Amino acid sequence: MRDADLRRQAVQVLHGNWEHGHTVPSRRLYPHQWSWDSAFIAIGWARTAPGRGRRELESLLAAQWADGRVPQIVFNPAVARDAYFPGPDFWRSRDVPGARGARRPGSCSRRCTRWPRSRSTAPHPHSDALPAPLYPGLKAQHDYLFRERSDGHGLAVIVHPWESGQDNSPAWDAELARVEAGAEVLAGHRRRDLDHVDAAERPTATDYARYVAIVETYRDHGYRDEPGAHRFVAVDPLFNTLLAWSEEALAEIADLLGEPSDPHRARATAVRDALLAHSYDPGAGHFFSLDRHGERVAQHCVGGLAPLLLDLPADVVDALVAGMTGPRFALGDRVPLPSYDLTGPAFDTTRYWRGPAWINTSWLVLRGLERHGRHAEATTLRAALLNTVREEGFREYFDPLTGAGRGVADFSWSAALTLDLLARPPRTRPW
Ligand code: 9WN
Repeated sequence: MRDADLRRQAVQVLHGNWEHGHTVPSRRLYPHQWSWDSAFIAIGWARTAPGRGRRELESLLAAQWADGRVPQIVFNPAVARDAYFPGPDFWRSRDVPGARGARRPGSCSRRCTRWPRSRSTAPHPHSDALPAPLYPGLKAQHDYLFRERSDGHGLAVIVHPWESGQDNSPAWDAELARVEAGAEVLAGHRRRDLDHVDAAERPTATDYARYVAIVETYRDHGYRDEPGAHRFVAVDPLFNTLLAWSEEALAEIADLLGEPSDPHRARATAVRDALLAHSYDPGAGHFFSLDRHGERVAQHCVGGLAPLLLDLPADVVDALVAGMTGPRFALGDRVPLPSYDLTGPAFDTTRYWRGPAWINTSWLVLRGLERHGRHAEATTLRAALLNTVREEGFREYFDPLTGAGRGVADFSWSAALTLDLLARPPRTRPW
């Protein structure tokens, strides 16, 4: 298929999923607005209809809570209340005073977006794409994370696997196993995801009950980050990498707006340093998640390669690239990177974040390879991403061994990031 045809199909998917001011990740499985999806989707819109990218982010931030957190899901009131579980009647965030300003109810905070850095779309003071009105909201989201979610060592904690976006990653298994939740937690509820996708590809019933139990406790604490509110606590290297990378982006935006940018640069550096000090294991050459006691969880997940997005010492870059090209991640030009170690004890070709290859995580690693001038590996990974969507379509995720499409079709961020790849020729020099 020619690039022009692939591009046309990707644009078609985004238009098909556009819903009055935001883009649903999937018409069938995810009929509302999801936060990190919207960030990736905006990057795709920036390549074809930048005004929509801006509206996407405005829609997300219109739902921001008074304390700065940005909902993980912004529910669309026009969609049947039980179309997705857990839906608005379960989260009940409308009962939270701080969420009163929110246009629609939602839940936990997550990453802020990063506007594409390439010259052609970089924000300009007079350009339509300038996210000036977004700056205070994005800054407030980060302020919330540094204020309420600090692990005490300069990193931000997540309090639900959903906040990581890599819901059932083996990185969370031990922490999740502490959550006692029987089948009764799901009684009276219906998992709508299983209407659309094979159960073998989705989180198990045991994990789902735990996800729901964690929310129930947080909800009962009014979503306040206070003692007893969190049944799950972890430090995710991907989450913190995106926090630091986004602080770099906020510094650039602040410069354009004439706002102080040094505090953003200082925060980016501090998070990067804390990742190196606590999450990086020099023996393994990989960034691991941390448990609630600050101990590294030695499971090799693709998010542990994401710190390549940051300024890193050369030996760390070399070690990450060696890990990526070795047997655990087996970088090649046919299939993007697996979400989890191909040789790991919990590896599963089919189940969600326990092996399957996702477009967004490989796209992030690709940006990291480009940053460090690792052109050969970047070219290989770019080819893998484009070959996969060309052959299988814009699926949600892919079998990490064969590349076969899994999950829903016409998935928004797969299409959006393809648009970005097609618009950005392979880089020949570092940033
Ligand atoms: C729960 C929307 C989201 C993504 C996540 C992905 C999946 C939801 C689910 O879909 O999570 O938030 O129901 O499984 O894991 O990364 O943001 O696309």
